[in-house]
Amino acid sequence: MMAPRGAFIVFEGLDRSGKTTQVQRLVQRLEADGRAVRLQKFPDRTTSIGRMIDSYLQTKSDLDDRAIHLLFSANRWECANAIERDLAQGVTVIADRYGFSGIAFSAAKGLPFSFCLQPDTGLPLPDSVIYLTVNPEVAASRAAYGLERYETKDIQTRVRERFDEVANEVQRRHGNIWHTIDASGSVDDVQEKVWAAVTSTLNADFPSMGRLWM
Ligand code: NYM
Repeated sequence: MMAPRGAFIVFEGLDRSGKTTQVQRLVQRLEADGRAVRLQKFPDRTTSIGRMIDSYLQTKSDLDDRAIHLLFSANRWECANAIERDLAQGVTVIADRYGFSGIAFSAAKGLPFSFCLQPDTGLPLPDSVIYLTVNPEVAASRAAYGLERYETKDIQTRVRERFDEVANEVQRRHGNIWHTIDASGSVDDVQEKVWAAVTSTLNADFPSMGRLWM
């Protein structure tokens, strides 16, 4: 009998929402539970496309808004085969950001929503999206805010509004895969909420892998 496929769980959130800390804790917890897990960070700054993105985010280079949007998407496409391969082999894949950030950040800059969605069409569809919300005031007060492009309260406020539109679109196209979690509590409190959402996904009978926006 074939092993059941792994779950694909995506984390999204504003900058400084505590997302990376929560993802790391979750991966440790799943491993301690005996599960095969792989963490995939987006942007993946280790590839040649990822290095162009890194340079853009650190404001060492400038790019047209559409060009950088397409690079973020290309960065997901170059990792898509590895994600599918791992899922097929029963590995749980946790992504720290995915195409939903792509839409929210680019749409916040004024690009049309339909343009933002298009290049990701057909990517592996997550079984669950965990969106950590935090008031931009709280995020702004957290450490290291403001080091990269987009890390201002004004931009984060607009990104947050766009994330709400993304959540509606996900609901419309893909049903109930989006879980919003208030991340303004302590790391432990937020982790318990994350764990509840993740275990409900892992314990459900998830279907064969779908395709994003299709
Ligand atoms: N970002 C991330 C985008 O603008 N588009 C995308 O498609 C993705 C995946 O990059 N401010 C933005 C969101 C973040 C920044 O993320 C890098 P992180 O998690 O700080 O490395």
